[in-house]
Amino acid sequence: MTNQFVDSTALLTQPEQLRARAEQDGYLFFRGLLPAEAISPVREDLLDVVERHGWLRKGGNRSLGRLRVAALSQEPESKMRTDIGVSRDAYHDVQKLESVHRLPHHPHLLNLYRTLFGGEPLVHARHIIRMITPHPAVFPTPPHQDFPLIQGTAQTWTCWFPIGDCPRSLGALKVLRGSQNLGYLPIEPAKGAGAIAAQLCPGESDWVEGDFAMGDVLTFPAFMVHRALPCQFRDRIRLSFDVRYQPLVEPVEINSLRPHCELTWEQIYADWKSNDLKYYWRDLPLKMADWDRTLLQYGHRIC
Ligand SMILES: O=C(O)CCC(=O)C(=O)O
Ligand SMILES: [Fe+2]
Repeated sequence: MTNQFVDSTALLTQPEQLRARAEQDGYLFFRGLLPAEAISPVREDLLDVVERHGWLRKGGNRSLGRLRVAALSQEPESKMRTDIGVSRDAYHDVQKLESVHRLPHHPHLLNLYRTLFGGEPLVHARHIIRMITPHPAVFPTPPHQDFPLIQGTAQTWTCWFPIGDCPRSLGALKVLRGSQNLGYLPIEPAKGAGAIAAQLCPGESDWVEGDFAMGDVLTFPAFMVHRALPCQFRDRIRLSFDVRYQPLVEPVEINSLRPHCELTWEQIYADWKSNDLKYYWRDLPLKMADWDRTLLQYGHRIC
């Protein structure tokens, strides 16, 4: 029996209890934290990109995100962002969207982390927009911790939310309860986003999962092991964000403030209508941390 996410919405007004729940379970899950009005336009923008690249099935309910799988599968692996699910070119189009970079600054998310941290949050600028497709080079994200990939501070929290409804059958994310207390786990190479898997010991199997509706948000700290469920549909795209927040007073690693693609911020900002979010971190009193290459070296865990 797999456990299902517990909704922590009621604790948003009780910081002590919110932190106690975070301490105990590791993850926090909030039903409907983001309003549909904030997410739907982003879903439309993402589907527009998929359509422009010729991969969206015409006719029927466009919002289901049904794909022209044969057309997408012709995209050579060398042109794909296999950690994302679409081509490098399509991902550039997505990274240029102002709506994509605005959503992580939604007041409901900032309030959540202000409450959780008991202080000002820093929003990492490196937002990851997953567009998981049935392309043959794309695999479900393996079980991993984000810390070796993000670094900076162990007090960085990943925030994962689908852009549209995402039942387990569409390949939602799940977390290993209690793993937030395991510290850094040795890694091995793996297929799927991040390309590393955390080495788990027998008995470390207390997975928690659930069906996400549009607006639901899952968040967890840097050592929490998480993975994606496989998508059961042969022709649908799974759209989701993973974005990161940390206390402003904690150190941040420079890559967390760089784009999640080869474009420069200047190129990303080229068509934006407003300026308020451009280089927003440059005015903040940041403490920087060095990158530790050894954290991405393969190791061996003794169980
Ligand atoms: O969405 C996925 O498949 C991976 C997400 C993930 O690993 C994360 O949010 O840190
Ligand atoms: Fe992750």
